[in-house]
Amino acid sequence: MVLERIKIVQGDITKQQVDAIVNAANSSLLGGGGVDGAIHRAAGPQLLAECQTLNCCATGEAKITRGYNLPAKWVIHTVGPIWRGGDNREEELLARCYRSCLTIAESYEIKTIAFPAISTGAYGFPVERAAPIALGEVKQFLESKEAIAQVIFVCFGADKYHCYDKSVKEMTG
Ligand code: AR6
Repeated sequence: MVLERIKIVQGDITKQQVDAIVNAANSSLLGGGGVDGAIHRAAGPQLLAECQTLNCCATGEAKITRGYNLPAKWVIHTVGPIWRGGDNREEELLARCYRSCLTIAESYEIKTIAFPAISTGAYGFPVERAAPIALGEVKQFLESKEAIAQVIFVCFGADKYHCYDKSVKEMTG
């Protein structure tokens, strides 16, 4: 059952013991606030040094680095869309972020991966709309690929956790 490979937790993504964590970055890949700042602080300065070699990242795309001082071996950096009311391909671009990260994960033989709620902080994407997109894309990917054993959605705060939890329950009927 695909949903058995999906877990939702409340917590800090930098503490997750997984092969890869996903960073909700900006297109410069040179750090920022929110989860991006937390990941750079926990990984240490070598992460920024590697990011400086990557030459930016377009919205919806993803790039991978090592995790340095993080428990995770890898960081997959993706750039979510900035919410501009919903008529500017925001949903399509958010879905593409999840697919891009999972495609990279598969090619690096990553078995366990943790996602934050991409775009739902500084970028303003409503979490009630983002959660079903995140879950739907991951579920669809896992249905066609066996290689990834576990995907963890790490929700920062109870409100986001409840929103994801509600979305999963709606998916399972
Ligand atoms: N662990 C898990 N989730 C977290 C953590 C954490 N340690 N810290 C925050 N979140 P945001 P965005 C959640 O703003 O909306 C940055 O400056 C947070 O509660 O980090 O994609 C980048 O450099 C929210 O649910 O990312 C960009 O400029 C989610 O992570 C911009 O913000 C995403 O919030 C990207 O904005």
